Amino acid sequence: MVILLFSCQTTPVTQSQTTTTATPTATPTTAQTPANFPRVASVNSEATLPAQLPPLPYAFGALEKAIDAQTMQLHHDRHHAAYVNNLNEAIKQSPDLQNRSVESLLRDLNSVPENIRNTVRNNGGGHLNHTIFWQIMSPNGGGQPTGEIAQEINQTFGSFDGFRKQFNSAGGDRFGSGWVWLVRNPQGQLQIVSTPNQDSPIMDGNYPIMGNDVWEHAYYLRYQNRRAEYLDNWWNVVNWAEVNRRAQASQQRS
Ligand code: MN3
Repeated sequence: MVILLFSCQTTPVTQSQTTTTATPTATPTTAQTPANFPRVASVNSEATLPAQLPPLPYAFGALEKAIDAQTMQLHHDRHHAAYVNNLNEAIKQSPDLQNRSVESLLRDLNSVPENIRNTVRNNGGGHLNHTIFWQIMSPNGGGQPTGEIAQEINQTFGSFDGFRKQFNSAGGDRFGSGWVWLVRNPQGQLQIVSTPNQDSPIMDGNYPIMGNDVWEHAYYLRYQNRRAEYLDNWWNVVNWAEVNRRAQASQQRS
């Protein structure tokens, strides 16, 4: 059984021999997740369409250790909501896209009609990125990393401090608006990357484990131009339990 599963995972999707293994009457599911790519919006599901604004899993003021309540409210109720609405508005004209996941559109933007491609890229990315962002923060977050990710961070970056410095510096160096991420790259290694605008790491085949939003809307009310201070304080709300869940899920494909 184990051998079958293993060979199934490593067989390129294009080869028809995969049909000989196990899936007899596998009905096609709505999500076009490649068999070897873990689910992204949460470890349990992808972001379905039409998109829905996920409720914030805590009160607006719950992350005061890093982010003020008004910023959280505007960020979730206005900015994220706008990405959701714009995305839904764009795909209204293309009903065939509506039974796909946001992830599948972003992985294959060329399959999206050209007249809405940029809108889907920006707003689909915005929806997905923020959906992850709310989950990887918690009022009970912060402190040292726990679990397996703690070990892997030490192995990859030398120490948690070294990792945090590199992450903050990548976030600080992002010119204009964008994100800084810890991803698992297609080679299976942890890597710090930054994406511009609302681009998702999955557009480059990377799995987003955790990310920080460095758009000014994420910090300007409290920190004004002091992005570095925001990046420092943000670690006080990192939800290491969720980061561990995502890190574990990210290994499914390797
Ligand atoms: Mn944002």
